[in-house]
Amino acid sequence: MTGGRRGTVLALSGGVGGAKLALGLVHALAAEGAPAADLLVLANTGDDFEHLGLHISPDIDTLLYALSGRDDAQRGWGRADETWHFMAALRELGGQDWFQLGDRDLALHVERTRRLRAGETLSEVTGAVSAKFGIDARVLAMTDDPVRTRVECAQGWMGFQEWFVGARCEPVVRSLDFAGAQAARPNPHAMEALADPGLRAVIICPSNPLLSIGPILAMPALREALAACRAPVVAVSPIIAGQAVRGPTVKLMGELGLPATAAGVAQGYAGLIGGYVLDEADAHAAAALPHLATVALPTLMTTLQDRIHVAGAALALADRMAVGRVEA
Ligand code: FO1
Repeated sequence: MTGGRRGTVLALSGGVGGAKLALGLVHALAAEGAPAADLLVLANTGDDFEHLGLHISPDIDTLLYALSGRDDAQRGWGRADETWHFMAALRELGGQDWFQLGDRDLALHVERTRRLRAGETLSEVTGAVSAKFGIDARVLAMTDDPVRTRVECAQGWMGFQEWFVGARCEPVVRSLDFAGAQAARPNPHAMEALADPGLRAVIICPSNPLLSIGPILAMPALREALAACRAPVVAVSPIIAGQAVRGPTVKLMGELGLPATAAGVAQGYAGLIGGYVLDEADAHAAAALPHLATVALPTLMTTLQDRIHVAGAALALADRMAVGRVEA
């Protein structure tokens, strides 16, 4: 145990960037001697869709693969040591090949779909796969109810993956919709954590604030619980010097008329966060955020050490905020 408060840490996460920080949190907590089960990772399911008759949950799967060391770090999604015989055979048949499903990855989609059709919930399937993969942190679907992100472009409404993968994020986006979010019941374990006086921190991962964190916050009960939560809430900026590490964050924010900067992301979380971790290249932006506790450091997470460093900084900031509250 090397310091740090004890208690549950709830991380809100999308896919690639979120999974990197989640892995850093696992290691940072382990270095403190905290049990891995202290970490709850609430995953966006707005990217989920039905494809080839299968239920695909990209962000959950990116987390499951990353936290179990099965991920393809280069590609960012899917499994390491992947083969593509299924896709090649599908292409030969003239099937739909715009969304790549690797052979090993396919097994998870087939098994998830079978279990869902047999009556299990997405949470139950996620828990079962986590256990099979030996993951001790708790990866949670944000809801078991269907929430589907849709984007409005000049040609009309498109499903998220149709836009993101099928159209390579090229169509200009006019608005976003998280169909089903209003009525969706948030994951009860996340809600319990938010109401728990023992909650140590909420960490909003450096995921796309609109596409990945947006669907989570679009569930009214979750958003209210986060706003009312007494634990420190810290976001990690997904933007470094005006650029997203990957993905369409900057393009999308610009198209929706939002300032695509580290400060702009923090302002989008107004009323929810009290702390902000931003890149040292954006340290000057802290001046525009006087109401937030901030820390600036290198946030590009290339190596495992980088991930642990950023995760440790987010936890340390949350712990300082908690101490400040007690002293105030
Ligand atoms: N992203 C792509 O850019 N192209 C793909 O063909 C693709 C396939 C895919 C299959 C399974 C999976 O879990 C994720 C996949 N992704 C693919 C990534 C995914 O669509 C996005 O990265 C996320 O939805 C955005 O967070």
